[in-house]
Amino acid sequence: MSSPSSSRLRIVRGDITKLPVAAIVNAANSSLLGGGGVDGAIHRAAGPQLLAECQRIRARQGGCKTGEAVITTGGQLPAAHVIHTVGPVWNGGHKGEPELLANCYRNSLRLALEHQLPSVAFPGISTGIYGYPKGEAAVIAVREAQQWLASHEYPHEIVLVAFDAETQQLYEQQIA
Ligand code: AR6
Repeated sequence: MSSPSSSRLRIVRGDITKLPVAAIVNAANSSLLGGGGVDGAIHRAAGPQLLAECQRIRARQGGCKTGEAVITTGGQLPAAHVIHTVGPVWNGGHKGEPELLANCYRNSLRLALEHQLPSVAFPGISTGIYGYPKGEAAVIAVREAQQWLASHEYPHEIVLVAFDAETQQLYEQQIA
């Protein structure tokens, strides 16, 4: 019997590259070749092996579409795996952005389930360079995490990582 879903969702403030979880999620772009923001930080901390694995996925399937996710090892990160997902660019909210962002969470969690990963940490996908409003993104992140935990055994724990105080507060408001 798994523990109640409320105790399986955690909010953490800090740098996702430092977390000793089974997988961290990367807010990537469809090229999978790295970039700025959390993507750049993850590639720097993981080392060149991460890019090499992403290049192999690109050669096989030609990158990653918005809302979809792929998995690699974590290279030199404390996390054994990285799940790379591509968030939507914010375009005013009427171009399918909410559904695409929800798909990022669901498809990442589906990979964690398939690999039976005990814990997965997410950054605020799309809320940096891609411009998704942080409050609206927090509603989707918390909703998708709670819905997943209510009906799946894996991952046992989901961590929502806030890089700033505002995001931490937004997550905590959603959970309260
Ligand atoms: N740990 C946790 N969260 C972080 C970290 C970190 N080390 N660094 C940044 N954040 P962004 P996006 C937060 O811009 O909006 C890249 O170039 C940050 O405060 O990294 O999905 C990709 O290659 C923000 O809340 O991702 C794509 O081209 C959140 O992570 C594009 O940016 C996401 O910000 C993706 O843009």
